[in-house]
Amino acid sequence: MIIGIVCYPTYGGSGVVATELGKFLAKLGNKVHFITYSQPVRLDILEENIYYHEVNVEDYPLFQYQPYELALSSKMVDTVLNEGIEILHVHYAIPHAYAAYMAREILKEKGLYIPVITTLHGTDITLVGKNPSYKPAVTFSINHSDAVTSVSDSLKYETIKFFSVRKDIEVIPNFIDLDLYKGEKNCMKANLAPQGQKIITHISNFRKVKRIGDVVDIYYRIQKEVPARLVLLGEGPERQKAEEQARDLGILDQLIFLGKTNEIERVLCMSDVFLLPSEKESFGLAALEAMAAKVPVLSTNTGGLPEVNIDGVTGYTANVGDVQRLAEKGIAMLKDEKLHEKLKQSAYEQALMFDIKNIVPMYIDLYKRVLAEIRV
Ligand code: GMT
Repeated sequence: MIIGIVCYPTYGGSGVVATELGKFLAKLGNKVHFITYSQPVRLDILEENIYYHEVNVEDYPLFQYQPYELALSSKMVDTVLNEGIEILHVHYAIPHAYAAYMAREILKEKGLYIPVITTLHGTDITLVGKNPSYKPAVTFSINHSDAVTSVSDSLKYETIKFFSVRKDIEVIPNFIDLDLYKGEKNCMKANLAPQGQKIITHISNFRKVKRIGDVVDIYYRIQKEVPARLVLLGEGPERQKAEEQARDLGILDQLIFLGKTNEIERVLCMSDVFLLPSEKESFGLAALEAMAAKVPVLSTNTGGLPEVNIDGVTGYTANVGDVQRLAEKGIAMLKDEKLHEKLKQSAYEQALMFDIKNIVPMYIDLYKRVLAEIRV
């Protein structure tokens, strides 16, 4: 198949999922064309069957806002015509599903019908999509996609609840390449925890929805009982506040900010606990990555998180804001080696269910079904 993938290229779950999906499809012999405004962070454009098409938006003084959707639709049209793309798979509804709808309509006039698959990822529905400025356009583009998928049951029901959706939504969960977590890793835990402290980790884009304040608060409570350090990966608007909070609590020197890095597996392999106390989380890919590295997760029970992190089995969950419960559970597992070991093992077993080899065939099957439908 020749597949066009549209996604956000930056750090963020949907871009990572789209990139890993495309890479895996390319390995299976499909030709995969990425269409986005800059090279996706995890994409190696020199890999066989991978192609990258950059969307350029001309700056024009008349426009207060540059019309990215227009440029994206035009790029999709050009790429379909020049590269023979058979199917467009867009990740994150805003504005990708809308732009893909336009591209499909333009191509129709040229006698081509290129089906559009939209994958809903989370905030495109739960936060941004619900905004009245976007809702009619999001509803329209969901209903006019040839197929719609969501990354969790929770997101599917949230979409049905808040949007007038006529389209069936198929749940295809996020996935992980477990091969990346196998074998010896050069962990170097002693560099970050020279006195044998436990390592507590958080990875995100440091937006408000991630409740970074709770990350620091949970860590603060844990380290009073168990010597530990807090390792934070990622960058975003809430980072500064987290630093200030840690300074006020007198623990700033115990925090390690690693910024944006692709060394996720190496950091996770030295971690003892992973924190994800988000306000909203349609799936929680970061939690799954931790579990693949045998790291138990302390998370909230919001959105799709309980579909990934099973309370009392792969870690623990709590209501949003219940930092006390998560800290207590963290202390208990770090003080009890046997319990910690059991949670680590179960976390890994749960991650196996989301292995890329089990999930990507679900997308391939969907592509085939959609293509077969339009060919009748
Ligand atoms: O919030 C993020 O981390 C970014 C966002 C995105 O779409 O880029 O992530 C969402 O999609 C991820 C991949 O499907 C999910 O794992 C995240 O749970 C989801 N984030 C939220 O729902 C807040």
